[in-house]
Amino acid sequence: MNIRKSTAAGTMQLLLAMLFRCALAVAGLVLVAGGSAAAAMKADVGGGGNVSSVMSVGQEQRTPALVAKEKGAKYKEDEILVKFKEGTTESQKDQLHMKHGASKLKDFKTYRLHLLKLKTGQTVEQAIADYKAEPDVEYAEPNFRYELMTTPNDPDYSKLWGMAKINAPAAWNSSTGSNSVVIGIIDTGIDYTHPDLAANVWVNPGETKGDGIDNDANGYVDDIYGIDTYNHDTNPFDDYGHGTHVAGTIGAQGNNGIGVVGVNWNVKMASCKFLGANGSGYGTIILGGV
Ligand SMILES: [Ca+2]
Ligand SMILES: [Ca+2]
Ligand SMILES: [Ca+2]
Ligand SMILES: [Ca+2]
Repeated sequence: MNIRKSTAAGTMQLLLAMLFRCALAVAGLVLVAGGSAAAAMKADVGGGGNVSSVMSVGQEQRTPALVAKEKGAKYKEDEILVKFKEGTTESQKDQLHMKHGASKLKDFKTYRLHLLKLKTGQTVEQAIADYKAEPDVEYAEPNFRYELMTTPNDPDYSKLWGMAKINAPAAWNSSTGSNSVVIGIIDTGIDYTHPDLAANVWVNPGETKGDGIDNDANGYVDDIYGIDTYNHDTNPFDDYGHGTHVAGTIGAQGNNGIGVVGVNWNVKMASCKFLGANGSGYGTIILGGV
């Protein structure tokens, strides 16, 4: 999955940090904003030696990408995200929301981040300016909408993902992956019934299918293959196709006489679906899944 983003370094930093925190393996990350956010991301993921190489692989490719353009970026008209500085108390936060007439929709405690609903008539720009002026606020930004770019239909498109380019055959001499490695794929979901993926799809060992009980007490009932924070359910089946394509690149079963081959021939892929059937979803939906 490529991620392109030209604004809102804060959310991007957060999302990227979470992607890595989830131990995601992705085919390539592109951060168009460059500089500050990339540096911040490296700090967030602890050095990020692998990040640079992954990013440079991604930059050579014009692959499907997640976009929120600076000009004409779509976001929720009546919501903003506010991150507080360390040490800000809950009552100080509540007082600020009262002062500005905003109500808290969600508290992402790990990130000191509040999703706020604005008072009627207030614009996102006004609210951001108001919050940014507060000394306890680290940043304030819109709740951006993320969209997948259309996959190009060039006949040689698949070559852009070419395994030769990343020297995969040489790597396969040493290893073709391991079923003890679980990769989280945050995308449009996975077609976990796909004949070339099914064997490499993670199945939650602590969950009993279809009994209506959250057996492993992780907060999700019957989460067998992952979760779906876009539709708020525990069935991350891919209704768009992109996540399945990404999963194929990462871990289509190798040497099985079917379809294609992934970078990893053997692996386990869990899915967090945060993009809907139209290929888009809001940043906060990702946050909800982590
Ligand atoms: Ca569960
Ligand atoms: Ca269950
Ligand atoms: Ca679903
Ligand atoms: Ca195969």
